[in-house]
Amino acid sequence: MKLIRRLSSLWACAALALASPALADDGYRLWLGSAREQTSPVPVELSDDSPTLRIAAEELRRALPAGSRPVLLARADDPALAGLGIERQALGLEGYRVQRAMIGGREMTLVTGATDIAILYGAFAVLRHMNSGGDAADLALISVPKTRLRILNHWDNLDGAVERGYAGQSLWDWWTLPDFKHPRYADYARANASIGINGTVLNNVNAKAQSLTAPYIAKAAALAEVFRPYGIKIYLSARFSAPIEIGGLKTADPRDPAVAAWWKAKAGEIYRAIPDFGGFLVKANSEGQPGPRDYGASHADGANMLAAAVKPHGGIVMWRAFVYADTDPEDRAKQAYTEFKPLDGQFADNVLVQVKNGAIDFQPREPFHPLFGAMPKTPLIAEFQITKEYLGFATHLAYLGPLFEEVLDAPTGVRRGETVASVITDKADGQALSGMAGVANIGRDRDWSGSTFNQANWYVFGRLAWDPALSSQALAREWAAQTFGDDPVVIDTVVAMMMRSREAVVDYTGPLGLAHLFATGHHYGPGPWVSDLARPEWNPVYYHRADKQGIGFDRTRTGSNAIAQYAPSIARRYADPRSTPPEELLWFHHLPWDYRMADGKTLWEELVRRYDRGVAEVAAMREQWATLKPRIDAERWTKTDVFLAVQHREAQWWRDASLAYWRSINGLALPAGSKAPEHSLEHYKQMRFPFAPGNPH
Ligand code: BDP
Repeated sequence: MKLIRRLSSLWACAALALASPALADDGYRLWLGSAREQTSPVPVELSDDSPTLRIAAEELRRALPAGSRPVLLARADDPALAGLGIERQALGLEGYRVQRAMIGGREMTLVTGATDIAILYGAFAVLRHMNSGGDAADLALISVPKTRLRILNHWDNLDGAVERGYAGQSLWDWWTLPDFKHPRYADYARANASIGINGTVLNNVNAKAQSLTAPYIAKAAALAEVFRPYGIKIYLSARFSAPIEIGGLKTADPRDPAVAAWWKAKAGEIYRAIPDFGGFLVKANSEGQPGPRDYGASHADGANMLAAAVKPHGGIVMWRAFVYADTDPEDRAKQAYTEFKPLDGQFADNVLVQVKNGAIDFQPREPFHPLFGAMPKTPLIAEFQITKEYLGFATHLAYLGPLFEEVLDAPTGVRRGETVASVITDKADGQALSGMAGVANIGRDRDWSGSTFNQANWYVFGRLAWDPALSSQALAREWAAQTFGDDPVVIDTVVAMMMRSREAVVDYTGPLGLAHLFATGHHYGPGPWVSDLARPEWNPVYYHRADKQGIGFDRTRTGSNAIAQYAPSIARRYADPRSTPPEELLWFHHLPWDYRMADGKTLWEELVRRYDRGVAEVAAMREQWATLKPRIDAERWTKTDVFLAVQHREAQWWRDASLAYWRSINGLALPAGSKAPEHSLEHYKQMRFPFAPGNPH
């Protein structure tokens, strides 16, 4: 009886939601718009039949307004298209073209590409166009992805916890797989395909060997089957010591023929279950993970051995450059370059080296990683973090488009016109591999990413991976229109909030190039005072080096000389605090508290000004959001409103705790007009968060 009552009230809610969608939107549909109620859907014809084409057709039937021209989905080599002048070559395997065309005497909208997946991308481009204010009458779209690999990295554990995940448990229900394929798996694939993502690494880089055992291969195969029609390949993180842990070998030395043979057989087993398996992602000799260095072998030895195992099947290896060792007294920011640069040219041709956007670790701002441009003979894949480990978890609003764009647009200074984006995109010389990887922010939360605005980070990652030349502002508009509808006031306000949001986080967590000032382990909240952790580079004091006289990390010649890892033109700019952008100042320089900034303020005054600005920016975002209350459905509006209030409180906490700490070191008074921290430094130091989410266990 109770159940029936519960069900009927659920029905009532659902009916209400359908009748007035403005009242409730739980965010499940992401940016994909609500389906139109089609009484007479536009006819969509397929020149061939395949699961992928059927999906594409269904999407278009749902999206196109009644009365639109009929649509034809056809591969570019279809004889019916001869004479239309479609340049097949230029579209590659994944590029699409949408245009008006006379076919068989009828005027139609043609969606074409070399492959079914390309056509599906074309169909989603039509949806995007329609849902961001485009007109069905003048559909003329053409786009070719600039990278081959557009991959999400899930740091999901086999027990369902997500390392650095703030949107609930892992989407993958390993326990009920492979039997039960939750409908959500297809929705996940659909969302990814809609933004051009074509690969997903299912398990954490801190990998368990069990994910390579037969039962887990079968589970992964079940997911691969769901994802396949959407053009999404699956990859697995491989634990380097798996031959010992699940293979019964005594060693995992990559030069040992028995080890190589074990991996070859393992690859064969995986490919029998998943014929289009993408390959392996490896975190080796980093933060305690096993790797080839345990045996005196190099990263290239390790990567190439795995690469040989997947090569006969067309697989690849993404080998991470995120390495640093406590045995190495060198500046942590230098270690990846020091270790990997000499290996350039030594990797097999199906290996990519995966390089984080900056040399430390996904901070709210880091200068681009010096490996970009430094390994011309090795394909590099850039790794960004979509989940906001260091930008306020799920609750803070921080649109990452500007962060991604800043890194992608950075000139490397190595070759004329070369940028990070050009290093990681397809080359004219036909280098086979290129790509962008993003650490996913997706979990079992109903809205997938923990907040509506976090969905924008998933979105912008996919769109920039497809084409790094797109503008983060334009993508914010595109996302806002698809997510909130066509009210221009909503779109303008939302975009304005998004575009200021990341800088606000930089300001209240670590302005002027400060970094890694986070509390231990969970990284929730400030901990600039932490100095007692076993490894020096785990301590925030290692990064800010503040003392009575000054603050900042000297990475010039008088210090660690990390700047020498950049091309000379870039190194020259960073060598002098005067030519270093203020946003990166203390990343490269240790300066006295009374150092004069360009406008005459002291460094201390400027630092405080920026902390204050960060808090004020969050207050301003709250006000902007408040104006949208009558224009946005209550469910998404309220959650965002509450989250902004949390962010405001926590921005204030960051600012107060940080300033209390800096003052305890420099003894300086706060500039006039700047409020004293609410509590004592001791109070902030005592704060504990034992159950903060996302913390590895
Ligand atoms: C750090 C995370 C840690 C990851 C590591 C990585 O704190 O959980 O395992 O990056 O990228 O940012 O491997």
